[in-house]
Amino acid sequence: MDVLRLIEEKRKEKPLHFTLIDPDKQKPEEAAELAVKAKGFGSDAIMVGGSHPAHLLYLGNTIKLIKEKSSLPVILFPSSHSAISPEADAIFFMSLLNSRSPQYLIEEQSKGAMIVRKFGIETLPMAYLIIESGQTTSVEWSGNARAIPRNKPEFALGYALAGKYFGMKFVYLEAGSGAANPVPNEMVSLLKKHLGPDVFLIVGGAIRDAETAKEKVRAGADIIVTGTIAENDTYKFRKIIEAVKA
Ligand code: 1GP
Repeated sequence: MDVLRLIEEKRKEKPLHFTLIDPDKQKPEEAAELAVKAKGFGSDAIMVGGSHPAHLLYLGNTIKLIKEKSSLPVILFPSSHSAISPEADAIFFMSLLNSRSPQYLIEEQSKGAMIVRKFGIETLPMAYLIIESGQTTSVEWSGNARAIPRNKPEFALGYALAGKYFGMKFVYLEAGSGAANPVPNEMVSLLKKHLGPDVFLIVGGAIRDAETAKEKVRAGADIIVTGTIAENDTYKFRKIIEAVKA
């Protein structure tokens, strides 16, 4: 499966929606059911990743079952080099560009690269940026990130352009799972204006209703990611995907 090609083709038609599944939050069978539901609602891919070390125990089985039950592409969204599984179709090969720690800028990646090469997994190069969301989020804390202030979209632009000039095909604006507030619309629109059509702008974190998803798409997001709502509220989850596709 050529996942990048698939994303490029689908994006020509409509914005995309990705469902984030954390293997630590449910049994592999339940994760597969969630993926089937996501596919039925129109979600385009399943991202698999988690922050708790225990998620690694269920990673391989979860991906295997998701792939068996739904035909959606499965993309790894790894928190470290340990979270790489040969079962996945592709991996977001990402650097947390606003981390203060070399571990998340390049050290995990240098270990991960050897595993990716061994397994031959398709790489989707991504600039990952943590945006201030009102309260410190788990990803901000564990990634040792200097969160970009909400009222400074130009700071985010600098990082995003650096990613683009490095050759990254994806820029992910992350408010953090379950964050107090999503990424501001002004930041999304400024980045999309300057990144152009060749870099996919992903927006995630705290997107909990259709109206918020619609705002981010209108501002210029190419891909909307939802995690928590998929687990907690099937009705809102479906409405979000419909809004992205509308
Ligand atoms: C986290 O952006 C994702 O990486 C999803 O966040 O769980 O808030 O949807 P939520």
